[in-house]
Amino acid sequence: MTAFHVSAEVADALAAGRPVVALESTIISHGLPRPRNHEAAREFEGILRERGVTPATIAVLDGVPQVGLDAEGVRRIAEEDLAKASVRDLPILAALGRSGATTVAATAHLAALAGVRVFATGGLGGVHRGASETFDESADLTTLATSPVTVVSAGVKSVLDIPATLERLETLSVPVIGFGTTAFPAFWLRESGYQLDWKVDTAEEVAAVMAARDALGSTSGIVLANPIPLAQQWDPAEHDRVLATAFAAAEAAEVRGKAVTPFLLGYIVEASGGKSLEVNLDLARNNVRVAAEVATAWSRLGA
Ligand code: PSU
Ligand code: MN
Repeated sequence: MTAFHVSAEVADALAAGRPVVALESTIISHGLPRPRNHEAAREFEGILRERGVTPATIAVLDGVPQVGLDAEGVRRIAEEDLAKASVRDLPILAALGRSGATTVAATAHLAALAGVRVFATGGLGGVHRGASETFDESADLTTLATSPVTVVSAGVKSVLDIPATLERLETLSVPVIGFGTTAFPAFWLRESGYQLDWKVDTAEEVAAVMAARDALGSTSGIVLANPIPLAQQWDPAEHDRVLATAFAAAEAAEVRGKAVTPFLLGYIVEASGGKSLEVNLDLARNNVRVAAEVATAWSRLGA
């Protein structure tokens, strides 16, 4: 019995050395409101297909981790109330025949198992503010230390402790590279105020880093930080104001554990009158486009 299922479309593309990009399902099920989430899931796949890249949206359906969903699978992750599944939840869902939407961590883990090397998301999970007391650090970070997947993200959400997240990525030996800039982005904002050591300017350079990483015996992932264009970013003053109210609301509601990220994202969409949602969609589309370029460059290397 194989523990997971790769769709025929994804398996064919991988066997032929054609570009494939993994997409996560938690952003669809828990990160974006209905019905925009279903439109977004289809749109992300469409952006890849237009560029000759095969989408591999990943989720667990009825106990089977799926790498590549059909239209019905995409509908299910958008419309059903699925569990939020990180790596530790995968064996439980599998054994109990349950369904779950995979986080960055679980998606990267399954993508790596299937041989998909490039993955697009919105923002990476990271170290939460106050983590020195709560210990709330996303398993996205530790999983990337062991999963050889290049994750294109707009940095980490500014609700997190960004400098602590960058420190942890350093400790975990996960390369963090800016795409066209050394300014590390803050999801809805183009710049977080924190600088990176390295940038690349082309997808070909990213593919070259991936090949060198393999040749040097490293099996970590790579974080490719892709900032939203300035014209599309959220107004920073409005951003700061809304985030302050979101933290106060999370505190008052005593939200803990894996509910924290979905709570904050949902609250911020409401409190911003939908503005944060438009920015979130713009940055995610932007990441999917860059991931398509990276996967294409990677397939050209024939590595
Ligand atoms: N980024 C988004 N939207 C999201 C998430 C990230 O733009 O919904 C999700 C991802 O699935 C990420 C997860 O892996 O939040 C992190 O959750 P936690 O902090 O509980 O690890
Ligand atoms: Mn957490």
